[in-house]
Amino acid sequence: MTVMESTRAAANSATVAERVAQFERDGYVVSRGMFTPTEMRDFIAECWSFEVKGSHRPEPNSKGTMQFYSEIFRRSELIRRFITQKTLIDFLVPITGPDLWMRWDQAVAKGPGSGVFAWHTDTGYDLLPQPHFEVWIALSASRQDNGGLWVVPGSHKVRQRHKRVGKHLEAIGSERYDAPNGGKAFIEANEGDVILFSSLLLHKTYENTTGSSRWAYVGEMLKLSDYDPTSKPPYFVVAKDGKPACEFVDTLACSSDPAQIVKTLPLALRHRFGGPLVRRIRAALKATA
Ligand SMILES: O=C(O)CCC(=O)C(=O)O
Repeated sequence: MTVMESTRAAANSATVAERVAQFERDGYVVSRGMFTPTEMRDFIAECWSFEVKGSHRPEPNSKGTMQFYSEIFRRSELIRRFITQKTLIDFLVPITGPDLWMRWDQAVAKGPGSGVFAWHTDTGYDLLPQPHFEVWIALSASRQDNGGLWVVPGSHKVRQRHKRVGKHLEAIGSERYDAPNGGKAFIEANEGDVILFSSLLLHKTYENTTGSSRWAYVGEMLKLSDYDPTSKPPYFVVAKDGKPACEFVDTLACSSDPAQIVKTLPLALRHRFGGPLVRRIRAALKATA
């Protein structure tokens, strides 16, 4: 088993060019200690507060003591301010490009005894044709025994197919990464560490066998030029021209870009009418081709 333990000093001394190269090669990059415990305090409390406030939407991925609280940026000014801080945006834009919006976010709690969240990519869930960016922030220490984050470096280079297993999706053939020398890497993290990873990167969390919960926050960002027909307005813009933005807008220019409309049409149809209809249309088109 490869355990990648980037040291704090090494990660922080990487140049921007090295981070860009690492993201391209491995599909992720880590920033250690981006936020101090003092800077994290209110953000953590705000994320935790959703355990009491509850979700405003069904959470299909929640299972047992693994609980998701999604689209919380829509409900919290504090969260919107936190994830549009200059420190974070400066870290993101050399890799993501200068203009970004956030389609989705979630706080994740893996409580004691929580099960496995199988190997998957976030694209496998949202089915967007454009690769996008996952901003993962440790809200507590993330270790192997408390269900911390494992990744398969380089797996973002191939789009994975998934199958449904119970409530969750599992990348087809991904069992091989569970083997001791299967090529996976554990990313140990402390509160305030940030991991930026590709929506195409395979990742997994195993059981939390400790007595306390592990928490993380995940924000899912797209280039402003990339449309998501499943997202509803208002849209939250997080960066413009490489600088922090923190504003809701009613429309995105990409939603009327013909190339984007065509590219996202299968997803739009699937979202509107369901997967079986889209599969029937595809089969009919194939038969007439
Ligand atoms: O538990 C985590 O930290 C990440 C959960 C996860 O795999 C995801 O949100 O896609």
